Amino acid sequence: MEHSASACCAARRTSLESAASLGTPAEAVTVRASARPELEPDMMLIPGGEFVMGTDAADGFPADGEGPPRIVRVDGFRISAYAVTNAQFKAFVDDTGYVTEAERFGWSYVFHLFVPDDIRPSVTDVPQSTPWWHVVNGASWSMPEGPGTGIGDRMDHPVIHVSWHDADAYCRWSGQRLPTEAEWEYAARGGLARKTYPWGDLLKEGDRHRCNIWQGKFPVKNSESDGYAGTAPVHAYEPNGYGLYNMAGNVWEWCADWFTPAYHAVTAQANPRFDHPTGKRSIRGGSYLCHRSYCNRYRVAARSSNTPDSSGGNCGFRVAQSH
Ligand SMILES: [Ca+2]
Repeated sequence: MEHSASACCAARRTSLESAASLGTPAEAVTVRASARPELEPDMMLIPGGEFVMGTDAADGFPADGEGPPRIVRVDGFRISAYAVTNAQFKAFVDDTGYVTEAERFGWSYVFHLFVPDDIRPSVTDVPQSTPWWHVVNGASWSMPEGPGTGIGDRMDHPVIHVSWHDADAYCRWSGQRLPTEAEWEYAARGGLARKTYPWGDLLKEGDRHRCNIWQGKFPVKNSESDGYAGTAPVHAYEPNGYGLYNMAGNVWEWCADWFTPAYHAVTAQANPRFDHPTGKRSIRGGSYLCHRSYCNRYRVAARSSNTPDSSGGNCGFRVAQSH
C-alpha cells in the first residue's frame, strides 16, 4: 500500500486508492425525514457584505495562493457556530447507515503520539514526508485512534477521520452544505478587517490562549499549554465577533471549493467559488497540530487542501446554508 503526503498539514490517499473505485458514498444518502432540534447546530446569520479576502503578510505562504488580497463580496448566509460534533455525526450514521470512506478503505491517518501501544505493531505505513502520520487499520470517526478506542468521552468534540465526500454526505442528509472558502474566511474574520486571527493580530495575550494549536517541539513534545493535546470540545475558547467557535485551530475544515493556488486570480469578485476539479478540495482553519515553527496556517487567510477521499485525525467540517 502506498501513501503520500501534502505539505505538513494532512496526509492523503493516493490516486490509486481513489474513491472512484468504491463509488461516491454520498449518492445513497437522502435528506433526513424529520428535524431533531437537539442536534441542530446553532446556525449563525452572517450578513452579506464586502471584505478584504486573502493576505500578502510576510508570515504567510504565497505558494498556497493566500493572496493577493482583494475585495470580495458575499451574500448573506448561515454557518454553524461549531464544527459538526461526534454526537451529530453519530445521529447521521444511525439514521442512514452511512459508512465513511475511512471505514471503506479500512484505515485512516492517526497522529503518531496517539497510536495506542497495542496497535503500534500493526501500523502499516508511515508517509516519508509526514512521518507523524501513521496509517492505522480500523481507525475511523468512531474509533479515532484505532480498534478499541472510542468517542464516548468526546461526543462534543468535532468529528474527525471524515473525508470531503463524507462531509458532503452529511450535508445532503442535514439539508445543508459546506461553506465556500470565501464564506468561510468572511465568517472567520468575525467582522474585523485585515486581521491575522479571528480575534485580532495577537496570537495570545499573556497566558490567555484563544485557540487549540501546538505548543512545544513539534512533533515530539506538546506542552498542551492551551489545554489540549488533541481535539478540544467544539465550544472551547471564546467565539469570534460572529459567535463562531474555533475558526482557528482544533480541526481543519473542509470547504466547498476545489483547491487552486490561483484562487484569487481566477475566481469572481462576488460570491467566488472555484468549481473546476483539480483533484483536491480546500481546507481552512488549521488544527491542533499547527505550530508557528513550521506551519502557522491557523491564520484566517491561510489555505490548504487534500484529496476528497482522504481522512485523518485533524480534519472535520462545519455546515452552512444559503440565507
Ligand atoms: Ca493544543
